Amino acid sequence: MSDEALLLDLERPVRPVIMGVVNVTPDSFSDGGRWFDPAQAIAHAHGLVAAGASIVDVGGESTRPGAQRPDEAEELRRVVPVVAALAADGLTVSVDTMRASVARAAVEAGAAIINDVSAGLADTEMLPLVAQCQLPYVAMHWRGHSTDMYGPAQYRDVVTEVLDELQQRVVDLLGAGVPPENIILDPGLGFAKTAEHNWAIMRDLERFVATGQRVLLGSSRKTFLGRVGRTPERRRPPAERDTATAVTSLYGAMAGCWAVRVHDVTSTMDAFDVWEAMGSPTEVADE
Ligand code: PMM
Repeated sequence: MSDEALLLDLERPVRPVIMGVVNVTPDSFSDGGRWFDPAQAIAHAHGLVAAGASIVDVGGESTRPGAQRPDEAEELRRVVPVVAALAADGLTVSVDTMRASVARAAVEAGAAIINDVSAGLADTEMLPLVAQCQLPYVAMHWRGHSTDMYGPAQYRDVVTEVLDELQQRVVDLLGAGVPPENIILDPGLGFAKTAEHNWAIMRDLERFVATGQRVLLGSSRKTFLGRVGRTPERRRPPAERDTATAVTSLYGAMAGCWAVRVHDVTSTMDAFDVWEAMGSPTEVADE
């Protein structure tokens, strides 16, 4: 292959996978209980896939700052029927949970991915379960439950510390018997991080990609996107943060992230379509 052909190949965009969010909760910050009813959640998930999501992420616990946890029985009641119905319909489902018991029940109901915002730190049973299931596992950077979201947001060098703490999760996962290819890392925007911390991570996403692990980026509708460019009186409410989310998700794509987790799939698909068209001039010229 000539140098020129190699360069063109490297420039060709690799679209990240889009993970669509299905919150089966009464109290999520981003969509405020709209999909709490199982039938609504199931219909919403199908809509996300029709819009271009390849994975739907079903969660029954809100992690908004200050949120109280549902008990285990309530989380199971919220999540398992929705996972079972979507898996039966042939969708690729991930389960967003910190509880090994919920992850196990969701996998038995057909979930293909475990998304754990605590990367195993909230439940000692999680890592053995992940090793046993042999499924992809999203390990997000986390420093404690959302009841105290910003107390642990103390860093000297946020990017280096988040990377180091994620590398320790990788060591523990490998030690538990999880194969490296099943580990997906997530910097955990907003979790024990201020807006400034989030922007520092966004600027340095390539360092996360350079770990060699697949990286998932979850910027969707987060508070820092409501603040940017706005005075405190004019902050964007969560439902008006999808354009900003499409921009940060595109930035994640350009940095080499494997997946982005979003509430509104259409706006992020539009951003990826534009990027892909710019990387494939012949396809644009053909139209
Ligand atoms: N953010 C939320 C929930 N789950 N999972 C991953 N892997 N990464 C995230 O950034 C993330 C997550 C925040 O709540 P939401 O469901 O309302 O977006």
